[in-house]
Amino acid sequence: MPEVPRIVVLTGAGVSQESGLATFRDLGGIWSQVRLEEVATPEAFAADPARVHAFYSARRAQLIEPGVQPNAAHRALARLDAAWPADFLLVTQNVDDLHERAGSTRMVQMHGALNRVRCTACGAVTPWREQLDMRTPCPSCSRTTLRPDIVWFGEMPMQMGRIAEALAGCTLFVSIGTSGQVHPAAGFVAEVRDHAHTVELNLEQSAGSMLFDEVAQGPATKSVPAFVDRLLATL
Ligand code: BV8
Repeated sequence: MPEVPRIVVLTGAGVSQESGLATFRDLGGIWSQVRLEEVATPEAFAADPARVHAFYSARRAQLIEPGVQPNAAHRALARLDAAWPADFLLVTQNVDDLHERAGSTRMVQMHGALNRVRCTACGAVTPWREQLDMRTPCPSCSRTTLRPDIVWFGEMPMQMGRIAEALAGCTLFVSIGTSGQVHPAAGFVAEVRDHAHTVELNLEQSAGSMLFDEVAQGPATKSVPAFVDRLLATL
């Protein structure tokens, strides 16, 4: 009986694209509308907090739009999470809540989450769905020192210890809907390819495609359910 694979799945903005959330580097993507240096770094927040709050409040507001729902790819990954009898970890670069709403539980949001805010004074992290600006008081300490609980460029991604452990132990690594341009996530495939079978499910070639054992191109709502069904059929 061959050993049941220990799985790590990495997702990026492409997995939420068919739910109506913009990606970053595709045509018309977020970074073609606004420069990341102006809204996604600690320096940007220090220089113009109102601008940064407005950028994230607009994206947070999208999450409660009726048309923004988990898609077939999110649901298939939640099904895999629930059914897989061995180690499984979903590591997402996304800050939306669609994996969570689809039911994924063994999950790390390495770049933080739009639906949480963090107080830079007392450290409290609070679930948050509304707008946020410089006058919003922290629910815990009442000081106006809240920021999005998001990992900006130049900041350390979250739960890197747990991610490193899962990467070291995995025998199957699947990368879905990411252009492979942001580190350290973009470096995961190089870290695992000596001890894991690596698969990329993406709409088109990514910066790291040549590092994968298997590459399947197409929309995530088609490729991910098919891949999950194939995996579950091996149990
Ligand atoms: C850190 C939160 C150090 C914000 C984000 C040079 C070399 C190596 C590293 C660096 C370097 N220069 C600078 C760095 C570091 C930097 C970095 O990598 N910069 C890049 C730009 C070169 N990284 C960092 O700063 C990281 N931190 O290094 O800290 C440190 C060490 C010690 C102590 C302290 C600090 C932090 C990076 C995190 C930044 N925050 N997000 C926000 O969301 O607003 S990153 C941002 O990019 C998003 O989170 C996004 O998720 C992420 C990656 O983008 P993708 O998800 O891949 O999205 P993209 O649009 O690019 O691609 C979408 C893909 O989907 C495409 O391939 C497309 O074809 C595909 N697709 C589209 N539709 C579909 C589809 N696929 C399937 N189906 C579809 N329907």
